[in-house]
Amino acid sequence: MKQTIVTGGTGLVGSAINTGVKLSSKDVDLRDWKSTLSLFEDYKPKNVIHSAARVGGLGGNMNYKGEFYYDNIMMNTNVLEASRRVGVKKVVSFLSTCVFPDDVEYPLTEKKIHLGEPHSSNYPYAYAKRMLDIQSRAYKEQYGVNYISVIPTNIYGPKDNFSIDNGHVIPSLIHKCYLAKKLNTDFVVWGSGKPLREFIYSEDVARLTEWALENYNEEEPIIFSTSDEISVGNVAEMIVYYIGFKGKLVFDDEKPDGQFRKPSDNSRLLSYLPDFKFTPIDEGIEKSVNWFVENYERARK
Ligand code: NAP
Ligand code: GFB
Repeated sequence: MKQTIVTGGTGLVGSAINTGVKLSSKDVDLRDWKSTLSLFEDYKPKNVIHSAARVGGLGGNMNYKGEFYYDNIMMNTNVLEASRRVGVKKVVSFLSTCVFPDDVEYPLTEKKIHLGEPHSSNYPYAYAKRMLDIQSRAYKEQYGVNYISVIPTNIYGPKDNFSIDNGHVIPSLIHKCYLAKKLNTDFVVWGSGKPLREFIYSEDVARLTEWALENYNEEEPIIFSTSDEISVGNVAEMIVYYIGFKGKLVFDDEKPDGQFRKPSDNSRLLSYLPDFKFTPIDEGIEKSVNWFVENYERARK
């Protein structure tokens, strides 16, 4: 019996987690029920950190709505059902602040998850993620298992997906700014640069996930957030500084802004961990830029 397995162990979050056996799609396709169950029967883990998912930024979500729904709903359903069948005591699953309703009173709190339609750019992913909360609660009620979920804001850090079309804003802009410096071209940022986001560093999410595995047992999920908003334009300027780009930064208003903001309330987290030290955004961006520059050849892009 393995103590803990980590699905998505090669991803941005999974690779930063310091516990358990790390699994990736090379070990098992979690969309496939039979191979998922047989893997769980082999490992018979006590705990599961379920970070595997079909993940992407604004572009990825808008371009692959069907796949983002199918891949995530299948993986999540299979992992929780296989977990219960082999006697897993605790599962920690990941939602995201993009699952919240688009039109709801801010700030976002854990109780508001199901109070309306998510944003049009990512509703398939958002609904598939909401069902993780539903399945975890239903299994807790019928089978008495302790399956919880956590809700991070936008995450960034080393080993991210630096795809220019499908990645999240920070890794995509780091990649684009790196190329603009190398090729002496303009650095193009999508949209107006005005939207606001809350970013949390991957290693902070990993530490909070390890804490939740041992300490968080409430039925309701818990938001992982710094509750500090910053504009996309300011993030782009920070990336210009750490890449050392001297050319022109331009905004492409042909490209979407997506959801304008999704400010979250982290008071539940701080009620448990009042002294948690979040990595400051400038320090996190510097580390992410340095990792990308040093690992350009092998980075996901
Ligand atoms: P990521 O970097 O894209 O990593 C995804 C992981 O899932 C990889 O290890 C991948 O394995 C694995 N995977 C994908 N499809 C699979 C399949 N069919 N079968 C088995 N494994 C599969 O993701 P992340 O950014 O670390 O996200 C971790 C969790 O946090 C996800 O649940 C995500 O929804 C959530 N989240 C992410 C963000 C964010 O901004 N990144 C924000 C909020 C919540 P391979 O390496 O083999 O492909
Ligand atoms: O990170 P991002 O793709 O996802 O985009 P969301 C954030 C903001 O950055 C949007 C702007 O306002 C974009 O217009 N942006 C500017 C860019 N330049 C770029 C660029 O080159 N690439 C990208 N990607 N954005 C996602 C959800 O929403 O949040 C996912 O779609 C997931 O499902 C993720 O939950 C955490 O924050 O808009």
